[in-house]
Amino acid sequence: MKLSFRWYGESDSIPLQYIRQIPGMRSIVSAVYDVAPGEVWPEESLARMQQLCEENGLVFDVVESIPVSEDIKLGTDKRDAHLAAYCENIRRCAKYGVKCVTYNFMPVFDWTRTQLDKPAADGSTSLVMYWEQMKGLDPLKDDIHLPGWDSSYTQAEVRELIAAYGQLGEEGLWRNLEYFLQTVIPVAEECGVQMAIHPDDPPYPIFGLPRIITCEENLDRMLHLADSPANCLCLCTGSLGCAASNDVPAMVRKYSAMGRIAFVHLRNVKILPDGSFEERAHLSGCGSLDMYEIVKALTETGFEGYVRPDHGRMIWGETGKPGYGLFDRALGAAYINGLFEACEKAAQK
Ligand SMILES: [Mn+2]
Repeated sequence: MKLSFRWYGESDSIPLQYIRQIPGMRSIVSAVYDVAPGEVWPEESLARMQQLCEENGLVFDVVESIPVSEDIKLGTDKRDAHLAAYCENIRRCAKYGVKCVTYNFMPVFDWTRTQLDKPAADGSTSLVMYWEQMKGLDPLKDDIHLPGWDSSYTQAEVRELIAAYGQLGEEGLWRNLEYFLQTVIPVAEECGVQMAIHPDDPPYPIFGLPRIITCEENLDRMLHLADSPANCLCLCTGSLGCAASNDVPAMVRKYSAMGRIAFVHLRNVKILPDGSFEERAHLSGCGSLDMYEIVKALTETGFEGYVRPDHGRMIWGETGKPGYGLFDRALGAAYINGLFEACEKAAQK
């Protein structure tokens, strides 16, 4: 596996000089974050990112994400122009050494949590989604500002988007995903880039918005839409793991054996009795996921793709972007290193 770390570029409070000190760290996962979805990324931004990483002994070879515009997901008349820009971005990323491009196909909201700084008994804080806090919220009626939701939309725009996705429905979203893949995958193949779709987070409908990248049956369907080694998964254990019906280690084993996992996000969540969930420390004992079984599934299937510690808690007084502090993600990386070393050595015996 290739150990990687997400970095938000020069505005990130964590310097690359610190990231390189994490044992075994290899790759930087980043993107051009100041260009709107549907537009082309300046080459200078990619060149700068490549150079900064190189100066710090790191490789910029994973992009997270090239965002898919709502027009592409909804299939509006702007779709083809946005897809042309999307393909151009893949070509440009490849030109600067990128091998893996992550994206998601979630309507309107990238992820849903109700609180970003929920204190645990040990004084650390993390992101949580509590149904109790969601109860009674109706984005069609109320002004809702959940953490993490794109604040560039007005409340009226959010209502319009939700109505449009209601019309489109799940099958419409599948059709638009197929159209997207038919356009983008041949370009990715040509450039030697693996496209890695991130599962929906959480993997079930919120506010009636369709969600399709949610479970084994749907991941199978997604991979069949374009049967190419360039059409891969970004298997996020914490996202899929929010649904107790997903057997995450079994899914990892199956898709890794098929060679269709390009990127793995390793993090742990605790599912609560009412289906709410809390992000927890990476250790198996801290959450609902067996991280050892997940890593074992990867090593036994010869996984050679990218891995990163996903969201961490805030610990040791650190402040910053929720889920993206240095300390707990570095602890996560050390734990992941340990699991891989143990599993790889056991497999050699
Ligand atoms: Mn993830």
